[in-house]
Amino acid sequence: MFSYEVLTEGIMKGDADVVECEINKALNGGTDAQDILEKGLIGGMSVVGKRFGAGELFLPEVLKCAQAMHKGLGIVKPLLSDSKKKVTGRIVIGTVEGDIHDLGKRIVCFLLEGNGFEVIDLGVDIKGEAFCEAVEKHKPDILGMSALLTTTMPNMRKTINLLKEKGLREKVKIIVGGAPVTNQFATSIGADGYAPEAGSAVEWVRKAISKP
Ligand code: B1M
Repeated sequence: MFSYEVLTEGIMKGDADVVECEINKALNGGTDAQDILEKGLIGGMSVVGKRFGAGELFLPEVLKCAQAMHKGLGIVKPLLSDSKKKVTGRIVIGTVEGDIHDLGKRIVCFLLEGNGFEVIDLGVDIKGEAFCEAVEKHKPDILGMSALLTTTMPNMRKTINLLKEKGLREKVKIIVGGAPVTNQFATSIGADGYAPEAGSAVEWVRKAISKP
């Protein structure tokens, strides 16, 4: 029988096989994919974060946990889509230069796609120049930047300044997010919005696109 406890433990132990097996059990038993994502996968990863912060887990272990999380995300991703919610809107998104954290950004992407938006995910460690090129090339409605390190947060500001220099700033609305990012920080760097988690990022994007 499926248990959230076993699933979150699978994430915490970095055991991708347990994660896959538990998710399949959950889905076969009719558990909602969104619940599996929120209560099982994100729940497990937040415990990993706390243990890493407390020095109880080390980097190689966290990497294994992240791999197990990626496995789980890959399974639930196709199930988060709801074609009835089709909206028009294109988002270019990436993790800023110097930062390779991508689990949270991937979740934001999944939920945006699941809500009918077109998402162009540039990946991780994205330089300001590359964000600018993507804005010119894809002409998105929204540009999203993610950062998980206090040392890489300033690269959001740098990117916004570069967009201004290139005359691109007014062509997109900008949302920023990631664990250390705050609303106050977002305002201070000249972003249009901030979301503390993936669900509110989708709501912000929906509103930003519907406003002229
Ligand atoms: Co790193 N790491 N890490 N790490 N890591 C943190 C961020 C840290 C807080 C851990 C700690 O010390 N407690 C710490 C940062 C400290 C700081 O900056 N003050 C840290 C550090 C120090 C490092 C290294 C420097 C460690 C080292 O090498 N000595 C190194 C840096 C590498 C680099 O980027 N250059 C490093 C490496 C790694 C791994 C590679 C091992 C791995 C990343 C794997 C991967 O992502 N593929 C990793 C992980 C997993 C973490 C923790 C444990 C978990 C992050 C995570 O995935 N959370 C993290 C501890 C923590 O956050 N408490 C930590 C789960 C995810 C679902 O949440 O990403 O917050 P989150 O995303 C949320 C919201 O923030 C929001 O929505 C998401 C879903 O709800 N959101 C957005 C995210 N992006 C958004 C964008 C939006 C809107 C909302 O709009 C565009």
